[in-house]
Amino acid sequence: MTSKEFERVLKYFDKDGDGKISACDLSHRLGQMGGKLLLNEVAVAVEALDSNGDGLLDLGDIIKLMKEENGEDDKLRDLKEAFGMYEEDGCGFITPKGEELLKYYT
Ligand SMILES: [Ca+2]
Ligand SMILES: [Ca+2]
Repeated sequence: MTSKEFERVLKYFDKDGDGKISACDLSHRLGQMGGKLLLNEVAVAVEALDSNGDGLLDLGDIIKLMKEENGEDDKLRDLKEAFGMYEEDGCGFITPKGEELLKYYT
């Protein structure tokens, strides 16, 4: 993945548009994607990835997640999978179900 692609992933998951992904942004998106991580699990994963302790994931944190092997941590693996899934299908990822939910949430 290029940094442009990482930026797209970041943007996609950054619900409130502040340029960083909070646990809240993440769980919202993962929920739309049919993800199975709970908010507290997402919070733990974010904490594990957060390199500067502000509780938010920035571009560097995402790149780190995607480039490193996180095989032993289920939460990180799920998260990585979710980020990777978005990238694979690009903007076409949102399923009809996701669009429905989007309407519901916005
Ligand atoms: Ca955000
Ligand atoms: Ca951070």
